[in-house]
Amino acid sequence: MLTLFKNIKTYLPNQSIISNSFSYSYEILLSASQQFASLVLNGKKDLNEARVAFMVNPGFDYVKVQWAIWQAGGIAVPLCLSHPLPSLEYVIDDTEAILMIVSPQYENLLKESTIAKNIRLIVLGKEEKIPLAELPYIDKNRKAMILYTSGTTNKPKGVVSTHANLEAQISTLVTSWEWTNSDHTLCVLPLHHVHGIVNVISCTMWSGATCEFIPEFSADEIFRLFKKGKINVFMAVPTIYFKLITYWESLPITEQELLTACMKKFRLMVCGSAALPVSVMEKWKIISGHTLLERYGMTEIGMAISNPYRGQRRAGYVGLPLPGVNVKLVNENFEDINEGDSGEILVKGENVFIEYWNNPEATVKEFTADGWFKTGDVAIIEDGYYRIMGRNSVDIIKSGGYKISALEIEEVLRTHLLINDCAVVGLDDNEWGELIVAALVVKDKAINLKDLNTWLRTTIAAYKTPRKYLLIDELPRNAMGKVTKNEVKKLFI
Ligand code: MLC
Ligand code: AMP
Repeated sequence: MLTLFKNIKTYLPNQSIISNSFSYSYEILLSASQQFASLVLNGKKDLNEARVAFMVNPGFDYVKVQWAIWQAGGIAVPLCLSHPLPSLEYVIDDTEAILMIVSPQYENLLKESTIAKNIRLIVLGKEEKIPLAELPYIDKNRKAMILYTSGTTNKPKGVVSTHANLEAQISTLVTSWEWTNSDHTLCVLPLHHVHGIVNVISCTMWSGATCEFIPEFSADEIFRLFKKGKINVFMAVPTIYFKLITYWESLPITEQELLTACMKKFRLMVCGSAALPVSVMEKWKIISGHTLLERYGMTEIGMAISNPYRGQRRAGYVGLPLPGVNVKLVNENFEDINEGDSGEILVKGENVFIEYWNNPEATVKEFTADGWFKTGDVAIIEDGYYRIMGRNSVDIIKSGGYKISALEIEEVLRTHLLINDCAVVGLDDNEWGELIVAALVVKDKAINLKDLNTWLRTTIAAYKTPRKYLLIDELPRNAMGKVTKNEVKKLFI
């Protein structure tokens, strides 16, 4: 039996999830997921790693469906709730999903597509009742999940993790951050990425603790729940801390003091997915009394480096490698570097994913011959702590904690009738980390940029759309004819 489900047997009466004003014990969650696994199996003995895509709102249903897929032997493919149909279909087609599970509000969006692709569709709340089936034995080396991540190619790649990978990612955090079954966390993150899935939900469930959900990010709602005094663990991306600080600053002093008093009682507050600005860390310390624990991770590896739970949390640093995670820094030839030099972070360990889905070339390219995963991030070690210096590629943008490929946006922009050429870059921004902007060479300078943005959002997610456009006559290029992205950035300043 997978360790997660073994653990749960000891926590059955505990409160597992609070969502939509309902509270659920582990016993209820486990039994609902087993019942749903029977429906997912649909008479089969084992899904044998068939892909099951699901578009389910955060909360009890999300975890029930994820566990059902795992217990039925399938690979869970969570979809982004804010993606337009073409982005969703890209994932559904790429994984060759055989089954799709959706919250009722997404039925209309996906119904036609599932019929056309001959994919079975289960709409939550409309499912038929079937008897409980015998569930298959799942070896931990089987594939568990595919998450899509943007990279240095124009199309996102499916990151395949096994149950063993996920167990390693979860267990190192549970130990290092001292999770217990009396913890109570709040999930405010999207659930198609490791931050929400592994760090928040899975660590909570592994520990027999409680996870409370809100449907989407809202500073007001987060603070309302903090004031109830139950939540003691909180994790978010720097943009969210920035937004919470802005909101807190807008409140009357009595309200600010009340919130500060509540937050001081928390056990742990963690930040990651993008660089935490020192100014945000310092302001948050004043507001909440907490020195944020910053850590470094990636879809392909879960978390790799973390500031200590006990001990010094250094501003501007991501800390030390987590137990069980091997980390080293190398030069551009993937050779070890001298102490004190900066180099690309390579990672090895049970936490590292096994392959990019259906993409052996990319898998080979992203690993060294002796099995180290190339993160593309550059770091330096100073006084024993790792500091992230940046990325190898200017074509990867981190905005609001989301990893976004400039090439993916450029490819879509170039299909617009009025656009001849374009270059997308990320500009440093206090709130978003990086702000996506696009320089356009257009056929007609009277192009309506508002309409362009609306058009873009029919193909790519809103969070991937540029915040600013600049119309130029020619893109800056080097002697080889390659667009010089650093010059493009300067045009916006
Ligand atoms: C939303 N908007 C963004 C954006 N997200 N703009 C730029 N970058 C982003 N990331 C825009 C919307 O399009 C909208 O524009 C406006 O901001 C408000 O949208 P919203 O949906 O209301 O925004 P909000 O809900 O405030 O979202 C902000 C956020 C969200 C920070 C909550 O971006 C978020 O959930 N980020 C977390 C992403 C995450 O989990 N990453 C982890 C990846 S795993 P308009 O024009 O419509 O008003 C990973 C590994 C690791 O990185 O180490 O953890
Ligand atoms: P993703 O592919 O969405 O999982 O994003 C992973 C990337 O987020 C990493 O490769 C880093 O570039 C970035 N990242 C994660 N945590 C941090 C951090 N604490 N500081 C700087 N960058 C980070």
